[in-house]
Amino acid sequence: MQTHNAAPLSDFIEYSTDEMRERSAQFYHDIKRRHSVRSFSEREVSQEIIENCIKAAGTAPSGANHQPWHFVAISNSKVKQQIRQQAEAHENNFYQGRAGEEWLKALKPLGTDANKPYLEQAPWLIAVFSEKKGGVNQADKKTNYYVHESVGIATGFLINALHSSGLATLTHTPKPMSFLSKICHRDDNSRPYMLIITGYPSKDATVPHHATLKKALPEIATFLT
Ligand code: IYR
Repeated sequence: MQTHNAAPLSDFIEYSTDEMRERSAQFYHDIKRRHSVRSFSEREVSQEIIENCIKAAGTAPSGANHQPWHFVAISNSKVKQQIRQQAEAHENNFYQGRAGEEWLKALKPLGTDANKPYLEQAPWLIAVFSEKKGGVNQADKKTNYYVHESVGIATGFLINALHSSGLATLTHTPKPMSFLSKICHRDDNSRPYMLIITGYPSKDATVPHHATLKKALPEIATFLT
């Protein structure tokens, strides 16, 4: 006996095995072209594209379907400037010692430093927040479950959607990130999770060799067949 309200799964698409093989290979081929980019063009990107990508992120699975996320999409140059200033202040401390020797050594092959001009140059910054309390209706203020996992999946969907739309992306997690809550006017229930920088790459954008070293299938997967 059904104890909950449910509708038939009507939008599942069944492909032939050949199509599945082709589609899975194609997806891998496409997502393999996503690289973290640290040099962005100032070329504008329409808000409609960002809205579609956030709507895609919002379809991610989440604990009890409470959707414990909030996305603040920023194109306002004054706000971007504030974010850059505060992020760089934290990054300066990080690179000047707070990171520690081992961490800095791990970052060396990526060539990153405290200078983050892309925070002003990229047309969009998307600040992802996790919500401690909420529910299917945000006003519910019920407990949210698996918040980190849920927001992580939604952020993955967002990055995938942006890439599929033809935009370059960079994940950025300044530490501490609390300044984002203030700038984005989020309350105590909201915790900054990640900043996604997106737009067109600049003409001279590069990919560090280190970032292209992806583990082979046997290193990342075990098949118990
Ligand atoms: N947040 C710093 C440092 C940094 C840390 C990791 I872990 C990276 O993979 C890359 C950078 C920065 O953005 O420079």
